[in-house]
Amino acid sequence: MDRPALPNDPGSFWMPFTANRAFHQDPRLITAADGMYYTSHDGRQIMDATAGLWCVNAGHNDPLIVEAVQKQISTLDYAPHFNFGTPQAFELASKLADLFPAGLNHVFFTNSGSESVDTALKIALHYHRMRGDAARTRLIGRERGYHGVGFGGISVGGIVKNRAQFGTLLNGVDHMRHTHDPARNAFSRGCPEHGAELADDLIRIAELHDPSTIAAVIVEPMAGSTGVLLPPVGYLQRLREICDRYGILLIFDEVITAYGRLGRASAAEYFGVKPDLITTAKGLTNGSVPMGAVIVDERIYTSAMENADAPIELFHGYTYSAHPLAVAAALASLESYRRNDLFARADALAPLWEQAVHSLKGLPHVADLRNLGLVGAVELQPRPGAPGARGTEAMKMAWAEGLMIRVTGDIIALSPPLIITEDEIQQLFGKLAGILRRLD
Ligand code: PXG
Ligand code: PLP
Repeated sequence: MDRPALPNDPGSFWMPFTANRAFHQDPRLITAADGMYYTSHDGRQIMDATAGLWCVNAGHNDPLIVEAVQKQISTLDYAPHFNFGTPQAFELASKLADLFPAGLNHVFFTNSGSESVDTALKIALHYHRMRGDAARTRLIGRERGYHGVGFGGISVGGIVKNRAQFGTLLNGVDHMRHTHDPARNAFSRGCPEHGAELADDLIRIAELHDPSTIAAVIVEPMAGSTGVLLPPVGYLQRLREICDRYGILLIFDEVITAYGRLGRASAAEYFGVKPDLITTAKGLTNGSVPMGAVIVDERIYTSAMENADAPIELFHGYTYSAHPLAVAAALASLESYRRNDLFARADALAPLWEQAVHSLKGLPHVADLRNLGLVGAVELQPRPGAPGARGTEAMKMAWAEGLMIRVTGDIIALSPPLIITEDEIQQLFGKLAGILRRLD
């Protein structure tokens, strides 16, 4: 494998969530992609076991999406959506309203998951205030939650390193306990049995602050970025009940789980729990053009329309909300998911995927294995005194052997495009097993 040449000043590009200095010494460059595979700078085919960053659900360079974006850029490159509109944006919003659970019928467009989260938090605050329930200003997140990197998102988020350097963040935020309990739940297949009672932590927090001061709770129905933490059976239902009891809005952050990852359009549908708002991004455009969308319950939208104190109901929006290229990419992505029946495909593959994930049991360093839909996690025992080192090394070995995996500390997360074949699943886990056997 040739080492790729970087410019003399590689630091010009300050890379996101990356060990920049280490990357300059050992760069991994990607030059093309198609279907399940990337092409590396030295012409190798690299299987994409992560769908990029959980976003390329239909596989790379889906012709439907490529053509739609090409056509759009040569027809209408940009149009504002402040005071003006494009027909396709309305069409996309109504398609999304159909895709998400009944009642979640209104869509606010953003450009990323982080913006979707900040948008949802603001809509929640706005909703209570416009109803005259202005004391409801507190926002509740959860330990180990990832909600992107805006100030709202890191405030309700619970990943300490993402928060520690950035001052006092938003006021009036508290966090529930996370649900990760390997002592009781290690090697569970699908959602773990123990831990529904952890939802009651919301009761403790609500009673501590006075429930009438709490605007919203935000959780990932399945936490991806923090290392694939699955909700205990019954946990999300219980959270919903407690929110209803106290008049708290429930936000599901589905930036990873929406658009087929769990074999359904949304985790809300998968778990049969209806939140009041859903944040999405990533798979909305198959990763091809940045876009996010917040799906909002009927009563929140209606309330804003009826109770607004100014002609503009919500003082919020982005230059690129409903950008024409993103809208074209999203319409084509939804069409591709539908035509290829990809959500059902993910659902049908999930049992085989589960078998494959749990086939790694007993291999060196494997402390836990988790799976749900087409998501898998391999939690490795950290090297004594060097947390994360083993994970990073596994990622580098995988790259050298033609496999892209994602690591969070010592947890390997797997989330392939939903077009993966049974044969490719076997190849993926065969390769990974070999790596684990040789990993120090
Ligand atoms: N919420 C959730 C639940 C996410 O997973 C975001 C918000 C933020 O989205 P943007 O588009 O602003 O990045 C995310 C993003 C990983 C990984 O390695 C996960 C994400 C992003 C990058 C890496 O698991 N999730
Ligand atoms: N900063 C300045 C100076 C701006 O004028 C704008 C938008 O007009 C923004 C930030 C926000 O940018 P965006 O709408 O792309 O989020």
